Amino acid sequence: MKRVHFVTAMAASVIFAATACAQKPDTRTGESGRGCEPLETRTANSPEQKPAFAGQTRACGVKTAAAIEVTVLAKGLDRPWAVEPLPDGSFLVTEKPGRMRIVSAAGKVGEPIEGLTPVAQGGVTAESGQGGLPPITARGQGGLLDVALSPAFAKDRTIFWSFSEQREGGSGTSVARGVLSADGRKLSDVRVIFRAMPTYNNGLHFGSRLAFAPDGKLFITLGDRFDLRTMRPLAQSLEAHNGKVVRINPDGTIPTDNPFAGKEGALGDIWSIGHRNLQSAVFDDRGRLWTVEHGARGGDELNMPEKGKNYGWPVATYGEEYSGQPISDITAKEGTEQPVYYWDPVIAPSGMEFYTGAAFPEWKGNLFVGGLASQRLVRLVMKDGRVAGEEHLLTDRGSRIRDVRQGPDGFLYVVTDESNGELLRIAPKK
Ligand SMILES: [Ca+2]
Repeated sequence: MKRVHFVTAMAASVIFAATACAQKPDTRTGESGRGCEPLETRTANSPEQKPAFAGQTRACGVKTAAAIEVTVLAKGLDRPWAVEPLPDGSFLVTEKPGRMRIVSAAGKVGEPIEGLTPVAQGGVTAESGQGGLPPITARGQGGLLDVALSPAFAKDRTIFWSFSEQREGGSGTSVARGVLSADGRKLSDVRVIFRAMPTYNNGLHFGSRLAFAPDGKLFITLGDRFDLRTMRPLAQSLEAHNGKVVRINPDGTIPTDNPFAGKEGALGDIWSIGHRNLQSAVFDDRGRLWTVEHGARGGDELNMPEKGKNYGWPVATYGEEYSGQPISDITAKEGTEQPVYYWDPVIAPSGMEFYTGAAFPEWKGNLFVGGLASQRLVRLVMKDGRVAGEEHLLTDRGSRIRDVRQGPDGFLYVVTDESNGELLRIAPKK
């Protein structure tokens, strides 16, 4: 079957090559035609697939000139999923099983913040409904996921978080908001402002990240819920939230200038479609949204999702099934967007940051992406909206990097996805 797929794909890529850019890197040798050594030199999972333009994969390897010092600021976190620096130098950290804590600037791990309701693995319980708080289920890849500060946090103390919500008949990604007490111990006025539909009974591909646009709109990235026959095709449907980027107002209402707002047979909160499992999202200094999604084997993607556009999954995509079977046999299709960049082999991406700090002047304008299975922090040098260089940091630690954020001090803060998870600080060596 693998052989049949290879021949078919070869034929497709020959046809495609005739119409595509003449200068294309070779994914096996890493030859880029741009006079540099690519960072990635391993054999691709799908070597027969060719990039649509030079530099779409296997960018030049680059190296940070400044010496870097990595400090373990805190440990003992239980599968931390997100870290969000607070204005006073402390950190909000989510733990996947359903807890949120504040870690002080000095690294002291606080007690769980009151006002969240985790559900033990299993069904809805009487307890989970108590107080009307949205119950969090930590089955599989689900749990308490991202957290984001209101753009006016200093005044309104409001935070937003995404989670796998236990519902009748299964679970789904939801987003809630609440007000953090002045002492940081309690959440009040908690309410759910978004529910991804349909509800489905598995523990896979929930996404998700939250990112506020400069104009205050809240973007939510969502996974396709994995199952090949029932869920995956919905990434192309305007009537489901699977595999979508969503844009809402912070009160949960739908902006009237959304691409499908008010359209028959479409969910008005959808921003872009055709994604697989989006786990990174960040805005750059020009107000552009960047996302990274988990692809199948050999298909992790960096995209800049634009209003109403289709990013291909699963009809046109790089990579192959984990089994080695083909996904769609094509990597490009009219009406779908090419990724800005893709990884084959994959990095298994998670959180993401756009660097603007002064601590590392050479990092300005770079994207940083956490790597889970790849156990590294990926640095992308961007130029003219494309990837011009790639570096892998933290490769010696053997830690799954779940999230990365820049602190007010310009240092990077990272959490590791472990049962004894760490909060790391990356600063220039003194
Ligand atoms: Ca895609």
